[in-house]
Amino acid sequence: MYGNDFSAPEDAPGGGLLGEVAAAEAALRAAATRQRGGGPGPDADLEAYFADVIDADQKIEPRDWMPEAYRKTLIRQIAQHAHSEIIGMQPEGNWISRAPSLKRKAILLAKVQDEAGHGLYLYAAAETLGVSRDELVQLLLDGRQKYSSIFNYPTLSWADVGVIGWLVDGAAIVNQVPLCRCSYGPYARAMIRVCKEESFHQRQGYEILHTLAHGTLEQKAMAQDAVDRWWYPSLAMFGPPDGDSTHSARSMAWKIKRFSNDELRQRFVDMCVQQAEILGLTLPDPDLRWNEQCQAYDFTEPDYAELMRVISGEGPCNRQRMEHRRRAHAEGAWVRVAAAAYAAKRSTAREAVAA
Ligand code: BYC
Repeated sequence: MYGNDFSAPEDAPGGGLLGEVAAAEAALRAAATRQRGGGPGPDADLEAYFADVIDADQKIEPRDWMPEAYRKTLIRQIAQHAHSEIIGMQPEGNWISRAPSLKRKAILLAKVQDEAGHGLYLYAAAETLGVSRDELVQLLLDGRQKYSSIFNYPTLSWADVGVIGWLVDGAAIVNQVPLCRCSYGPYARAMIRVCKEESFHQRQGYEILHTLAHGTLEQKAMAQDAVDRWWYPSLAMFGPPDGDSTHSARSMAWKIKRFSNDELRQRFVDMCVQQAEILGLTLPDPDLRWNEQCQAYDFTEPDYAELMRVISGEGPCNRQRMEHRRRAHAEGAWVRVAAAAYAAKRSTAREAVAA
């Protein structure tokens, strides 16, 4: 925490979202030490065994048998998630050279670097499913795999960096905390660390906005303008409404997803209302109000037609993001060649010592 002037959602009674991450981590450790009865016998019905593991809330590990569709779904989701982390470095990276102070610049640099690290954990998790990082990166560059819609919006002011931390990382945490209990072990374990770091990212964004919202009138107006532009795209991050979600039902049955897109979107709205009040900023939805019966806020849904346009490549920055990524990939080719040559040299040296 940066000061005692505001509280973050993780400080909520009962531990909040970080409390859920700690509980998921404890469950993962317990699952790792639990005996599984030696796994399936030679004549076992593998499908039934897989279903039993899922039912018992145990983890599927890379060497376990799994249905091909489960493997494909995981590769799709984890790869999309990894690509989002990598492309997600661009909108904020845009402000590193223009951060308002040395302290802000150092924090932003570290945050953007963290996103690269998240991409690496996730590519590594995907590789346990029998696909290589090179293949996945190529699928992104060829436009055959997606990344989150949110990173196709421009960062127009310094306040956008604050809003990305507060709303975008906030939405990411709400979506990712349940993934810490995903049925696939490597993905669940990667999510524990990602969520802890995202929680810090959210606080830094919230603190930037808190400073701006309590600064000059111009600073407050800049913060409000950023919230106005990012609110609905952040709601759209959770995906299409449940009725239009192609993968949710199956992913939930497999315990990859634990909640539907709409359930998580609602949870996010409920979390943001009080935080916006503390910031002194207004969420740009005139129909946002407490519903006593549902014990949740009613809100205006994002424009899902816009989400579909952005996903299909027609967002404000899609072309720019992909061009930048392709250029960075091409310009970084020599680094990959050098790293591979160095790794080969070290392994030859190790073999020579062992011989
Ligand atoms: N953007 O059946 P549905 C971050 C696609 S990074 C683009 O509901 P599912 C950060 C979906 O893929 C945060 N595409 O799908 C980084 C599917 O298309 P395909 C990234 C979207 O998978 C840097 C189709 O629409 N987080 O936080 O059950 C700096 C139908 O959707 C989107 C993750 O990736 C979208 N918003 O649910 C700062 C979390 N929504 O594949 C911050 C992991 C939907 O059939 N992913 N689509 O062609 C998930 O939890 C799920 O994949 C989703 C979608 C909730 C996103």
